[in-house]
Amino acid sequence: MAKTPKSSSKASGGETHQTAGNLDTAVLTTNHGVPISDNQNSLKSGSRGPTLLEDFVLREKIFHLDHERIPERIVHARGSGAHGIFEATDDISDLSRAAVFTKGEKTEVFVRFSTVAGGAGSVDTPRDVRGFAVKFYTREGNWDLVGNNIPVFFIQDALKFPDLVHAVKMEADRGYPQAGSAHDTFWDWASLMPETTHMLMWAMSDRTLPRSFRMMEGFGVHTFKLVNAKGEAHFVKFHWKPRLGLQSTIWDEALKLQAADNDYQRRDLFEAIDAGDFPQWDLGIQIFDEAFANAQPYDVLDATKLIPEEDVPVRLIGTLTLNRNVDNFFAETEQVAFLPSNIPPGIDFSNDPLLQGRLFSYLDTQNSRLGTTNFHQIPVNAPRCPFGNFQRDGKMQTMVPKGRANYEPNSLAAHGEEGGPRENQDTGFATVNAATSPDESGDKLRIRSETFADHYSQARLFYRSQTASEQAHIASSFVFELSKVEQLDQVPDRMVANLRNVDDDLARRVADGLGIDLPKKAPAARAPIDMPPSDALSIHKNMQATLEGRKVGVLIADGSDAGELAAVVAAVKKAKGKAVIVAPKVGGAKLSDGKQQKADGQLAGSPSQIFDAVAIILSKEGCAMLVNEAAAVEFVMNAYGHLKAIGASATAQPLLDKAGVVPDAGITGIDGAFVKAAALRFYDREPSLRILA
Ligand code: HDD
Repeated sequence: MAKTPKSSSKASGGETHQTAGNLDTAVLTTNHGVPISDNQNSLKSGSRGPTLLEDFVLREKIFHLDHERIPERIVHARGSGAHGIFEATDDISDLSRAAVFTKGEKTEVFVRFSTVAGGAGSVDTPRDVRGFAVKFYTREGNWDLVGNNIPVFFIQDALKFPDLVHAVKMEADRGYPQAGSAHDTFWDWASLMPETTHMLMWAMSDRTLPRSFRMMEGFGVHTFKLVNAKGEAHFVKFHWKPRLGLQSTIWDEALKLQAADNDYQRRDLFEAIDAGDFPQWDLGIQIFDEAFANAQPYDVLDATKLIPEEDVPVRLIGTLTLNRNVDNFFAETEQVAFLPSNIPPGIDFSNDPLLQGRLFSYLDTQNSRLGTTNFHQIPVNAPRCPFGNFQRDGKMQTMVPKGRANYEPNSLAAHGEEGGPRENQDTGFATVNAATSPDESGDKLRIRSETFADHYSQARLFYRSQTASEQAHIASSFVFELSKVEQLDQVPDRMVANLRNVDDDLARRVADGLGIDLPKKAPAARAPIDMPPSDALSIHKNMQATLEGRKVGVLIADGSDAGELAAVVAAVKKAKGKAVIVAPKVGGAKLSDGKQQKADGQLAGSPSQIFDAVAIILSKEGCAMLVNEAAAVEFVMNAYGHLKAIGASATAQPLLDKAGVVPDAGITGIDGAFVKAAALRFYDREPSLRILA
């Protein structure tokens, strides 16, 4: 455990000076505490004369506003955060000495989910990787597990990261597109970089269209190490498994969500926590040793590779619960600074060259973003355990160390002064001393290990582990994205040539969808092998038939049956879902029993893409009115097109007919069958609705 400073002669952590902003005074003051008499009018020379430079109240207020924004993150700029607790539920002291893993230990956490490519003000639902960054405030210092919702990455070496970022972000000359990879420069670069192929498979799958942050997995991506009290190390991969199961939207739904609600996922997270429906994930570990690592056809230090769960099962060792929304978005979600280099004793890095580069980048970027090396003093970043050392000064220093002890070693204690904290070889972080690289020569080489050369086997593994519907989505996304390559004719050809190494059927579907000839297979640095399919890689095979955490939109109008409405609302609630009543007017509708039912949302502003299933409760007259309302027809048509359950009163049939609904297992009456169906998606419906690649 980190040594606790004994006296006040040095900076001490956890006591970062915090004020509640201007809320701790009844009187409005300036930032320097001067009471303000008038917050409506600037100081003028006469009632209609010029404003005076002397007006320090005006100048301070405008000056502060002018500087309210800070540079946004170069990647992962748009994010949503929340506080929570991690509880260790299994004893792994044989593997790690980290206090955070002591069975029963509860550790405060802050989590930030994000998209990658878009700016801070971009939408929540583009096709994009999601960041899943967790800061554990452990009693031995902060541990930041800065992962994604995908277990592999685009590149193998950190030296390529700036190229990836430049290629995917908006194009340098035109400043678009925002938050999307479907453009020339991304595919130009990706098609020239075969090591991206595995990640591209994930990116083109529905993994990049999560229904909610609460319904996606998280991964530490790299191989790390766990180190026990004896100093013995094991390799580890970290996984987050969502308690609500995996669920994604489909592409058309994601596009329409962008139109319906820019903040769809931020709102979803905030509202769930606000309502006490605390999202939970289990932390899982895959543990393996050097012998296992050496026996695999891939290198465990290569971040473009995963370890199939069938080969090394995921052992659940703790639970993360998000139970508190931030009080202030800027102070917490914007200023939180994650550092993969934040690691407590008992966990260690591997030699993964991508991870090694990250250890530099994040520390550096926080200085540029937050403007000071003292960003660790910002409350959301400060350790919750005591911390102290001899680092001093710098911009925005908020700690006030006393005395002369600002160097080590010192003999001030002999003089009766406080000498300050000292290193401790027993409790301090000690890098595990074990070679992990197959090449242990120690020669300085600017080189990629031969063991990183296979770029296609795991891409093939991923594709072949998907359901037919998921494969069709992947092929269609490649077609869509490559169709958006407008000026570089060579790119689609080159990409499909790479895909021929993954799966010829996939390559053919993409070539067909693009209307190009199947190109010759690209030469592979190493010939791909077939690996046994892994069910863990499919979303559809890991969904849960549940309404928990989901929303059902219930469309009503004047004359809707009060009994049917009450039954649906009660049944959805019993299934732990949320019924949201939608009506043409937000004031609601007069039901069959003559009572006025208030609506939660107005029809035009509450389209069905924001729901997981819909119930259409309409009288004959109500239906006759709504068949002429495009928003109502689209409500049904999109629910059907997005493969959702539709429960409808018999008298609502004309609206279903107008929306082109053809009966299937997902189309029910307003009865028990509806709530069961509402917990599912009907992927079998899709081939009859759209031409997939
Ligand atoms: Fe990164 C942010 C995840 C590779 C450099 N990254 C960032 C965030 C996440 C990840 C979730 C947002 C953290 C937050 O919410 O504030 N990054 C990853 C994963 C990677 C990865 C899972 C590969 C396994 N990143 C990576 C590399 C580099 C960076 C190789 C540079 C060498 N990442 C950054 C950064 C960011 C960042 C530029 C931008 C904002 C920040 O750090 O705090 O330093």
